[in-house]
Amino acid sequence: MGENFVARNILITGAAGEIGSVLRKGLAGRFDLLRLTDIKPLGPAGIGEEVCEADMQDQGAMASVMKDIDCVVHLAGIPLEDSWENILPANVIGCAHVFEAARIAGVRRVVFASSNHAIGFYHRDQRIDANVVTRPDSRYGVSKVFGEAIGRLYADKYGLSVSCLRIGSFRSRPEDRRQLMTWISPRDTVHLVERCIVHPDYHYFIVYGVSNNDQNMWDNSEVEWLGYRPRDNAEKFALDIMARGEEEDPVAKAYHGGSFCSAEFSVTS
Ligand code: 15L
Repeated sequence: MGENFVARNILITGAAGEIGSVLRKGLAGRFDLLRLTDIKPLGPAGIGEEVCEADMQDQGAMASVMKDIDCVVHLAGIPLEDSWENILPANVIGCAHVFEAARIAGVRRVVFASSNHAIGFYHRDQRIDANVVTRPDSRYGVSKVFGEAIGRLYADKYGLSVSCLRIGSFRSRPEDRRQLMTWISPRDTVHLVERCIVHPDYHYFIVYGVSNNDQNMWDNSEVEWLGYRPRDNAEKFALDIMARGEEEDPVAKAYHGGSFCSAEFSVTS
Protein backbone atom coordinates (compact mmCIF):
# COMPACT_ATOMS: atom_id res chain seq x y z
CA MET A 1 0.00 0.00 0.00
CA GLY A 2 2.95 2.37 0.17
CA GLU A 3 2.73 4.83 3.06
CA ASN A 4 0.90 3.72 6.20
CA PHE A 5 -2.84 3.72 6.07
CA VAL A 6 -4.85 5.86 8.50
CA ALA A 7 -8.60 5.24 8.66
CA ARG A 8 -10.60 8.36 9.48
CA ASN A 9 -13.83 8.06 7.50
CA ILE A 10 -15.54 4.67 7.40
CA LEU A 11 -18.48 3.53 5.28
CA ILE A 12 -20.54 0.53 6.42
CA THR A 13 -22.86 -1.05 3.84
CA GLY A 14 -25.70 -3.16 5.20
CA ALA A 15 -25.48 -1.15 8.40
CA ALA A 16 -29.06 -1.93 9.47
CA GLY A 17 -28.39 -5.69 9.52
CA GLU A 18 -27.45 -7.79 12.54
CA ILE A 19 -23.69 -7.39 12.24
CA GLY A 20 -24.03 -3.80 10.99
CA SER A 21 -26.05 -2.76 14.03
CA VAL A 22 -23.48 -4.26 16.41
CA LEU A 23 -20.63 -2.53 14.55
CA ARG A 24 -22.50 0.75 14.58
CA LYS A 25 -22.55 0.65 18.39
CA GLY A 26 -19.16 -0.95 18.86
CA LEU A 27 -17.26 1.41 16.57
CA ALA A 28 -19.08 4.59 17.68
CA GLY A 29 -16.61 7.35 18.45
CA ARG A 30 -13.61 5.40 17.13
CA PHE A 31 -13.30 7.29 13.85
CA ASP A 32 -13.96 10.82 12.54
CA LEU A 33 -16.96 9.58 10.56
CA LEU A 34 -19.10 6.44 10.37
CA ARG A 35 -21.23 6.69 7.25
CA LEU A 36 -23.99 4.07 7.37
CA THR A 37 -25.93 2.84 4.35
CA ASP A 38 -28.69 0.32 3.86
CA ILE A 39 -31.89 -0.11 1.92
CA LYS A 40 -33.64 -0.52 5.28
CA PRO A 41 -34.23 2.38 7.68
CA LEU A 42 -31.25 3.30 9.86
CA GLY A 43 -32.90 5.76 12.23
CA PRO A 44 -31.45 9.18 12.96
CA ALA A 45 -27.70 9.81 12.72
CA GLY A 46 -25.85 9.89 16.03
CA ILE A 47 -22.76 11.98 16.79
CA GLY A 48 -20.03 11.22 14.28
CA GLU A 49 -22.50 9.42 11.99
CA GLU A 50 -24.08 10.03 8.63
CA VAL A 51 -26.94 7.81 7.49
CA CYS A 52 -28.05 7.38 3.90
CA GLU A 53 -30.41 4.94 2.30
CA ALA A 54 -28.59 3.54 -0.72
CA ASP A 55 -29.06 0.49 -2.89
CA MET A 56 -25.96 -1.35 -4.09
CA GLN A 57 -27.73 -1.95 -7.38
CA ASP A 58 -27.62 1.81 -7.98
CA GLN A 59 -24.14 2.76 -9.21
CA GLY A 60 -24.82 6.48 -8.88
CA ALA A 61 -25.84 6.12 -5.24
CA MET A 62 -22.79 3.94 -4.57
CA ALA A 63 -20.51 6.61 -6.06
CA SER A 64 -21.94 9.32 -3.83
CA VAL A 65 -21.65 7.34 -0.58
CA MET A 66 -17.94 6.65 -1.30
CA LYS A 67 -16.99 10.33 -1.25
CA ASP A 68 -14.10 11.04 1.18
CA ILE A 69 -14.18 7.48 2.55
CA ASP A 70 -10.92 5.78 3.61
CA CYS A 71 -12.31 2.32 4.31
CA VAL A 72 -15.49 0.50 3.32
CA VAL A 73 -16.82 -2.30 5.50
CA HIS A 74 -19.00 -4.18 3.02
CA LEU A 75 -21.68 -6.19 4.81
CA ALA A 76 -24.68 -5.65 2.54
CA GLY A 77 -26.22 -8.59 0.76
CA ILE A 78 -28.37 -11.63 1.37
CA PRO A 79 -27.00 -13.42 4.47
CA LEU A 80 -28.41 -16.89 3.78
CA GLU A 81 -29.02 -19.38 1.00
CA ASP A 82 -31.47 -18.12 -1.62
CA SER A 83 -32.36 -18.49 -5.31
CA TRP A 84 -29.95 -17.37 -8.05
CA GLU A 85 -32.47 -14.65 -8.95
CA ASN A 86 -31.94 -13.12 -5.52
CA ILE A 87 -28.29 -14.01 -4.84
CA LEU A 88 -26.87 -12.74 -8.14
CA PRO A 89 -28.07 -9.12 -7.99
CA ALA A 90 -27.59 -8.66 -4.24
CA ASN A 91 -24.34 -10.55 -3.59
CA VAL A 92 -22.57 -10.62 -6.94
CA ILE A 93 -23.58 -7.50 -8.91
CA GLY A 94 -23.97 -5.46 -5.72
CA CYS A 95 -20.53 -6.53 -4.50
CA ALA A 96 -18.96 -5.65 -7.85
CA HIS A 97 -20.61 -2.21 -7.69
CA VAL A 98 -19.18 -1.59 -4.24
CA PHE A 99 -15.60 -2.51 -5.23
CA GLU A 100 -15.84 -0.55 -8.46
CA ALA A 101 -17.31 2.55 -6.78
CA ALA A 102 -14.59 2.32 -4.11
CA ARG A 103 -11.86 2.12 -6.77
CA ILE A 104 -13.23 5.08 -8.74
CA ALA A 105 -13.58 7.18 -5.59
CA GLY A 106 -10.00 6.43 -4.52
CA VAL A 107 -11.03 4.53 -1.37
CA ARG A 108 -7.92 2.76 -0.14
CA ARG A 109 -9.32 -0.17 1.81
CA VAL A 110 -12.27 -2.60 1.69
CA VAL A 111 -13.13 -5.01 4.51
CA PHE A 112 -15.41 -7.63 2.95
CA ALA A 113 -17.81 -9.78 4.95
CA SER A 114 -17.25 -13.20 3.41
CA SER A 115 -18.49 -16.37 5.08
CA ASN A 116 -17.43 -19.82 6.22
CA HIS A 117 -19.82 -21.06 3.53
CA ALA A 118 -17.05 -20.32 1.01
CA ILE A 119 -15.36 -23.45 2.43
CA GLY A 120 -18.41 -25.27 3.80
CA PHE A 121 -17.74 -28.61 2.08
CA TYR A 122 -14.57 -29.39 4.04
CA HIS A 123 -15.00 -32.33 6.39
CA ARG A 124 -15.18 -31.51 10.05
CA ASP A 125 -12.25 -33.78 10.84
CA GLN A 126 -10.09 -31.38 8.82
CA ARG A 127 -8.79 -28.23 10.49
CA ILE A 128 -8.18 -25.71 7.73
CA ASP A 129 -6.47 -22.38 7.23
CA ALA A 130 -7.23 -19.68 4.68
CA ASN A 131 -4.93 -21.20 2.02
CA VAL A 132 -7.24 -24.09 1.22
CA VAL A 133 -9.05 -24.19 -2.10
CA THR A 134 -12.59 -22.88 -1.72
CA ARG A 135 -15.41 -25.43 -1.44
CA PRO A 136 -18.65 -23.45 -1.38
CA ASP A 137 -21.67 -25.24 0.02
CA SER A 138 -24.46 -23.13 -1.50
CA ARG A 139 -25.26 -20.41 -4.01
CA TYR A 140 -24.69 -18.03 -1.10
CA GLY A 141 -21.24 -19.59 -0.56
CA VAL A 142 -20.41 -19.16 -4.26
CA SER A 143 -21.29 -15.47 -3.98
CA LYS A 144 -18.82 -15.16 -1.11
CA VAL A 145 -16.10 -16.84 -3.16
CA PHE A 146 -16.86 -14.25 -5.83
CA GLY A 147 -16.45 -11.45 -3.29
CA GLU A 148 -13.09 -12.85 -2.18
CA ALA A 149 -11.98 -13.09 -5.82
CA ILE A 150 -13.01 -9.57 -6.73
CA GLY A 151 -11.21 -8.38 -3.61
CA ARG A 152 -8.05 -10.13 -4.76
CA LEU A 153 -8.38 -8.59 -8.23
CA TYR A 154 -8.84 -5.07 -6.88
CA ALA A 155 -5.87 -5.52 -4.55
CA ASP A 156 -3.53 -6.93 -7.20
CA LYS A 157 -4.63 -4.78 -10.14
CA TYR A 158 -5.61 -1.48 -8.53
CA GLY A 159 -3.68 -1.52 -5.26
CA LEU A 160 -6.64 -1.48 -2.88
CA SER A 161 -5.98 -2.94 0.55
CA VAL A 162 -8.52 -5.74 1.04
CA SER A 163 -9.43 -8.11 3.86
CA CYS A 164 -12.01 -10.89 3.62
CA LEU A 165 -13.63 -12.13 6.81
CA ARG A 166 -14.90 -15.69 6.59
CA ILE A 167 -17.45 -15.13 9.31
CA GLY A 168 -18.66 -18.15 11.25
CA SER A 169 -21.92 -18.02 13.23
CA PHE A 170 -22.51 -14.48 14.44
CA ARG A 171 -24.93 -14.79 17.37
CA SER A 172 -25.22 -13.29 20.85
CA ARG A 173 -24.59 -16.87 22.09
CA PRO A 174 -24.07 -20.21 20.32
CA GLU A 175 -27.36 -21.95 19.59
CA ASP A 176 -26.48 -25.52 18.59
CA ARG A 177 -23.67 -28.08 18.51
CA ARG A 178 -22.16 -26.79 15.30
CA GLN A 179 -21.95 -23.31 16.69
CA LEU A 180 -19.72 -24.61 19.50
CA MET A 181 -17.18 -24.74 16.65
CA THR A 182 -18.26 -21.82 14.47
CA TRP A 183 -19.52 -19.13 16.89
CA ILE A 184 -18.24 -15.58 16.81
CA SER A 185 -19.48 -13.28 19.55
CA PRO A 186 -20.53 -9.67 18.97
CA ARG A 187 -17.57 -8.44 21.05
CA ASP A 188 -15.03 -10.46 19.03
CA THR A 189 -16.67 -9.35 15.78
CA VAL A 190 -16.25 -5.67 16.63
CA HIS A 191 -12.62 -6.33 17.62
CA LEU A 192 -11.91 -8.25 14.39
CA VAL A 193 -13.46 -5.62 12.12
CA GLU A 194 -11.66 -2.86 14.01
CA ARG A 195 -8.31 -4.61 13.53
CA CYS A 196 -9.03 -4.93 9.80
CA ILE A 197 -9.89 -1.23 9.58
CA VAL A 198 -6.99 0.19 11.57
CA HIS A 199 -4.06 -2.06 10.67
CA PRO A 200 -1.53 0.28 9.04
CA ASP A 201 -0.47 -1.83 6.10
CA TYR A 202 -1.76 -4.88 4.29
CA HIS A 203 -2.40 -5.89 0.70
CA TYR A 204 -4.87 -8.80 0.78
CA PHE A 205 -5.70 -11.53 3.24
CA ILE A 206 -8.46 -13.84 4.41
CA VAL A 207 -9.20 -14.33 8.10
CA TYR A 208 -11.74 -16.58 9.80
CA GLY A 209 -14.26 -14.72 11.89
CA VAL A 210 -14.46 -17.07 14.84
CA SER A 211 -14.22 -16.69 18.61
CA ASN A 212 -11.64 -18.44 20.78
CA ASN A 213 -13.70 -21.65 20.79
CA ASP A 214 -12.19 -24.88 22.16
CA GLN A 215 -13.76 -26.70 19.19
CA ASN A 216 -12.68 -24.18 16.53
CA MET A 217 -11.88 -25.78 13.14
CA TRP A 218 -10.29 -22.71 11.49
CA ASP A 219 -6.64 -21.77 11.76
CA ASN A 220 -5.81 -18.05 11.81
CA SER A 221 -2.16 -18.51 12.78
CA GLU A 222 -0.93 -17.01 9.49
CA VAL A 223 -2.61 -13.72 10.34
CA GLU A 224 -1.23 -13.34 13.87
CA TRP A 225 0.22 -10.04 12.71
CA LEU A 226 -3.32 -8.61 12.45
CA GLY A 227 -3.60 -8.57 16.24
CA TYR A 228 -7.00 -10.32 16.35
CA ARG A 229 -7.21 -11.87 19.82
CA PRO A 230 -10.72 -13.24 20.36
CA ARG A 231 -11.77 -13.43 23.99
CA ASP A 232 -15.04 -15.39 23.95
CA ASN A 233 -15.33 -19.18 23.92
CA ALA A 234 -18.48 -21.07 22.91
CA GLU A 235 -17.54 -23.89 25.29
CA LYS A 236 -19.03 -21.86 28.12
CA PHE A 237 -22.44 -22.78 26.64
CA ALA A 238 -21.61 -26.40 25.79
CA LEU A 239 -23.37 -28.12 28.70
CA ASP A 240 -26.62 -26.30 27.98
CA ILE A 241 -26.46 -27.13 24.29
CA MET A 242 -25.46 -30.78 24.73
CA ALA A 243 -28.22 -31.29 27.31
CA ARG A 244 -30.78 -30.56 24.62
CA GLY A 245 -29.69 -33.75 22.87
CA GLU A 246 -30.34 -32.34 19.40
CA GLU A 247 -28.56 -34.12 16.55
CA GLU A 248 -27.60 -32.66 13.19
CA ASP A 249 -28.54 -34.69 10.12
CA PRO A 250 -25.66 -36.90 8.85
CA VAL A 251 -24.69 -34.66 5.93
CA ALA A 252 -24.80 -31.46 7.95
CA LYS A 253 -22.78 -33.17 10.67
CA ALA A 254 -20.03 -34.21 8.28
CA TYR A 255 -19.11 -30.77 6.99
CA HIS A 256 -18.04 -27.33 8.21
CA GLY A 257 -21.04 -25.67 6.55
CA GLY A 258 -23.64 -27.79 8.39
CA SER A 259 -27.20 -27.41 7.09
CA PHE A 260 -26.02 -25.29 4.15
CA CYS A 261 -24.41 -28.54 2.90
CA SER A 262 -27.37 -30.81 3.52
CA ALA A 263 -29.92 -28.49 1.88
CA GLU A 264 -30.62 -29.86 -1.63
CA PHE A 265 -27.86 -32.47 -1.15
CA SER A 266 -28.46 -35.22 -3.65
CA VAL A 267 -25.25 -37.21 -3.95
CA THR A 268 -25.87 -40.93 -3.71
CA SER A 269 -22.91 -43.19 -3.10
C1 15L B 1 -23.55 -17.30 7.53
O1 15L B 1 -22.80 -16.91 6.64
C2 15L B 1 -24.90 -16.74 7.72
O2 15L B 1 -24.97 -15.38 7.33
C3 15L B 1 -25.38 -16.90 9.14
O3 15L B 1 -26.72 -16.56 9.26
C4 15L B 1 -25.13 -18.28 9.71
O4 15L B 1 -25.97 -19.20 9.15
C5 15L B 1 -23.67 -18.61 9.56
O5 15L B 1 -23.16 -18.39 8.27
C6 15L B 1 -23.30 -20.03 9.99
O6 15L B 1 -22.56 -20.70 9.28
O7 15L B 1 -23.74 -20.44 11.05
